[in-house]
Amino acid sequence: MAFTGEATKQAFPDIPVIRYEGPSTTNMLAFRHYDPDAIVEGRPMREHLRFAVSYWHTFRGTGSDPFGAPTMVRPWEQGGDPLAAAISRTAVAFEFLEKLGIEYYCFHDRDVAPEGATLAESNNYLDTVAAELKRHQDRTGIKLLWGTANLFSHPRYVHGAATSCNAEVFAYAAAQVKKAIETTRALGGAGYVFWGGREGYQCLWNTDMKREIDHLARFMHMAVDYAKEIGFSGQFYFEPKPREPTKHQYDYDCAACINFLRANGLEQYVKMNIETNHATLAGHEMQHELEYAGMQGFLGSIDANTGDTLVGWDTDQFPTNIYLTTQIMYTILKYGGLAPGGINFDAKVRRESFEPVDLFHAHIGGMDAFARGLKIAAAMRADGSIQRLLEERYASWSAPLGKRIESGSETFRSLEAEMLAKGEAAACRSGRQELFENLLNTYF
Ligand code: XUL
Ligand code: CO
Repeated sequence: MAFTGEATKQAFPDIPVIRYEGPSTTNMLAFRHYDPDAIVEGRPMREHLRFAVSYWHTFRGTGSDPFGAPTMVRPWEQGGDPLAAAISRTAVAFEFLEKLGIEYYCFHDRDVAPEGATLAESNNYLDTVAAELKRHQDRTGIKLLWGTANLFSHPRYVHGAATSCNAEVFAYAAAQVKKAIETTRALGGAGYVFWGGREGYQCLWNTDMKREIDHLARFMHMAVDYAKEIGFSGQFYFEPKPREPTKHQYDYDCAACINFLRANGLEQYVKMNIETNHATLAGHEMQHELEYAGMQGFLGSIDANTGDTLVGWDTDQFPTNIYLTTQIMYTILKYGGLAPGGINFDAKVRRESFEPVDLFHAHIGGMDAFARGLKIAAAMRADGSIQRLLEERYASWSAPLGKRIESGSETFRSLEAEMLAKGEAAACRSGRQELFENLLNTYF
């Protein structure tokens, strides 16, 4: 992608367009593995990976934490009128996206435009900024991967949004999501995400859980109905997270979300947007969540980040672990890719990494880690040794008895007769976990 930026207003004047230079380069502002046009399994890397930048972390993150003030040095943030600042920030965002060659971005409504004094004023602000985003999209070819609404920051959402005990808050949230879907549609967004925000509870004594979950289902049906009405054909996603900010989030993990979707007749409209740090907070590996969703046809998109096993909250760090990215890409390839979803870096630079250049190092590292994971996963699939070992482990299910059980032609009675005649099941074979793990290491 050529840099078409508005050169006189560059926010990152010292940072060049980041290019693929290969593994032997010494330039840390270059890609070693992400070569967008390189073909893997018959398609260019850019189509497999579909990277997106999160507007909230990268352009709105301040570095503040519960113990300290903002630390981020962002020379383009001059303060002043919030709407004017929001408009000039869009140019910064697109300069950043262009210099990295990232083709997608994602946002919450309130990331891109400020909250007004009334709903109507907030809507007007969003329209004004969206027109500017549209102009940059048309200028650069960069696209919106998905939009969403922030239904958790404002004090009105103290008890949740769709699951609030206050019906007028539900109504306000509905109006906000209606507008966010309209905006996503106007920007040609490929998807729309529901993440629980504060949809959950802290104390069951003051919570009518059934009523709240029913309301969440009603809310999602209204969104689906409205999307049909206005011809928004983007994919809806539900993003699981077990806790934080509430103690019990209703969208705990893929199993809970998929059950919710099926129980409420939403399964044909909504897929999963799976985030690594949320998976680990739920006590799962990311690969487990991807496999669980993928095997049932619910794998939609991913929020790429990582947590820290020594820190028990959603640290949203940039992913650099190539074992992790290999697991992720292996499973994504297995289920035929993510499109129209993608890999959204829902990740923030550390509070201590406060200079603008750190934003580049963070994304370059994440993109290279995923490109490398993709190459390793493709090599594993081409070689097929892991798959062959896996099939061997289940060989008895390809033998006559296993086939008959799988096809449904056996019963408890017929199986009892079979085992009474044999007296004992065939001996089990070793699971060979260490062999699998050693084999995996041969690809790195
Ligand atoms: C919060 C989180 C959100 C969603 C979008 O943990 O991941 O940013 O991705 O609302
Ligand atoms: Co997320």
